[in-house]
Amino acid sequence: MGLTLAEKIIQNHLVSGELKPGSEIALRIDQTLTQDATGTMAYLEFETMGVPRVRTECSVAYIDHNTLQSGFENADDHKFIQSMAKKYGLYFSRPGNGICHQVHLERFGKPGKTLIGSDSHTPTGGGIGMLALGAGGLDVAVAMGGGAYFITMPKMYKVNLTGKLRDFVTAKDVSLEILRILSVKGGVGAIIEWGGEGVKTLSVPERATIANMGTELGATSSIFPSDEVTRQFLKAQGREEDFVALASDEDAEYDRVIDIDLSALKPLIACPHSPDNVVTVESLKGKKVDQVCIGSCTNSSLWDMLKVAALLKGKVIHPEVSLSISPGSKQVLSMLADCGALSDIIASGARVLECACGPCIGMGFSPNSGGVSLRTFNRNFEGRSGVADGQIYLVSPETAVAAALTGEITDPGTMGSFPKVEMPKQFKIDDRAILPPAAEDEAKELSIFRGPNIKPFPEGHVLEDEIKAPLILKVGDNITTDHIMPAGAKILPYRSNIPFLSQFCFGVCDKTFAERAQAAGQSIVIGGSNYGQGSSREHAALVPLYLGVRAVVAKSFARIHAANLINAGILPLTFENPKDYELFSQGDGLILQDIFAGMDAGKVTMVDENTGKRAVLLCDFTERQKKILKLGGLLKYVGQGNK
Ligand code: MIC
Ligand code: SF4
Repeated sequence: MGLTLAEKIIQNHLVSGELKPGSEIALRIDQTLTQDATGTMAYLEFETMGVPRVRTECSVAYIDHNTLQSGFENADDHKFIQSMAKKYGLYFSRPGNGICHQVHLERFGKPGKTLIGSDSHTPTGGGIGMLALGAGGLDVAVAMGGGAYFITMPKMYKVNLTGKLRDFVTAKDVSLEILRILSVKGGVGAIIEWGGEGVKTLSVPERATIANMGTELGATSSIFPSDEVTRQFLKAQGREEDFVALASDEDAEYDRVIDIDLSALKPLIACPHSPDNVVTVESLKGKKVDQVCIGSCTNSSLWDMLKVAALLKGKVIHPEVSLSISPGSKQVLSMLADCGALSDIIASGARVLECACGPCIGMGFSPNSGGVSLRTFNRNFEGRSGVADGQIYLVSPETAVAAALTGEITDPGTMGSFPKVEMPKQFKIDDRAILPPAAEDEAKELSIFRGPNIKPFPEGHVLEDEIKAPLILKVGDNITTDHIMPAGAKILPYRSNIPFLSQFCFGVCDKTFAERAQAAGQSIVIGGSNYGQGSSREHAALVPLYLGVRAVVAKSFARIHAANLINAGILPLTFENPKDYELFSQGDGLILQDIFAGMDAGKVTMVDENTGKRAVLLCDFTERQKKILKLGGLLKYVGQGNK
């Protein structure tokens, strides 16, 4: 039997384990990336490991999330990261140089390589044929130190594309279509490989849009073959030597095959508050729109921006709409300027923001109260825009422009014929905003800049055989890390200050949580299915750890969050019978009994000490995970010389 493309890359990087779905595998990691919101913590963790220099082929530290600098906090953290990068052998992508995933695709990504990043949208690199995975900061720190990255061997799904996208229908609509089919949990435990004749019609940036949003399916990663289209992209980036042709074997077997006819797709839109809440744009025609935001790591490539500029050219946006445009990188922005497209954007009345995540993570540009905002982003979780009642819809750049011009949701296909847009043969290459590390000799002498916003991070607890703690919070299905540890302009600058962040933990669900948890000393949280979906932020584990959460019991977990809980020394336990979720109520006094024997048997019992109600919980941990949990977290495990 042949291998899928992902299986081939896994096989080439396998440190331990077997290519058997469900078993634990360890991968050698060629490249890492961090962004500043997760990076500060990752580098603090890396520092404690005492490794003199990163041991990957290439590691890059990006600054793209926290660029408001409304106080000293961000500026200090940026200087800290810059000094770490210089000393420890990383490239440093300066603030303003662009969004990590866009820049990595342009300047560093290589087909066939493994990449992990402390950001859940790292699979964007799958657009160029990499096996790219999102991970917690601590896992990235370990990989920078030369350690392997451990995951559960995923199942293999294939999406077979036929046909060709029609004008005004885009890669974003493909992403929304697969979300409509599979839902936000449909990709959990799987790598999604995109293939079929239709793939050849998609450019690398379009493939990257699709790979990027595979994260919203809960998928471990998404990947495209590396073919002639990939070669042309790398050539245009002056990196043809990085090209290798890669494809799955003809007789590769998949656990599931999904067919999508590109020619039959229509413009789609995801409604509040979930990326899988997808309907056709046509069905919402006429709904008044207050705000439109174009950008994010999903839709900020030169191709997207050139289309936007061409559609805006000679027109002025609707007086009731505020439009923001954030190009994905300095390369994109300067090429827009050189060809005059930027002038068309400015003339339309758009507000041009810097090349960063910006509104996508609530760093400014929140909508008005109850406002309808159409965004070309990948997530529309509740409260993420910075406004609790903001009505956020996810759309393609074409649909975004149509709404910005008309003031209402409009099928872009009704706007006349599609303007001619041509991609230049060569990208403009200017890497002066990417600072290389110091040479080894010089590096030894360098010191690290540290601002007062950097506070010690919490230590995990050595596991005891019994945990007795109140059920401090019970939440429903699809709780995101934006619920557990919100971001946004007011909070994001404190990512290196866990005590400060802790006040906001679970604030979207229950404003009293932090105070109650701290008063309880230690506690247990119960969640529904797909608990912890969304971002890779390990803060959604470190902050609960700081507040005394010892175990999270859920119907199921999102992959990266479950790993982050284990890394922090918090038990992620799953109901054997999901109906047992109903048995417990907030305030119950819970006991987790005989944990050590239970871990070996794969099951522990949770009892309500007052009523005697009990539930069997699955704890199917690997030997490595058991050791990490018993010691109180990955840092302690690594500190004992384990990799
Ligand atoms: C996101 O899109 O939610 C983020 C902000 O990029 C996060 C990382 C973070 O919380 O810092 C992610 O996707 O992992
Ligand atoms: Fe940045 Fe948004 Fe992409 Fe996250 S999803 S990396 S916040 S642009």
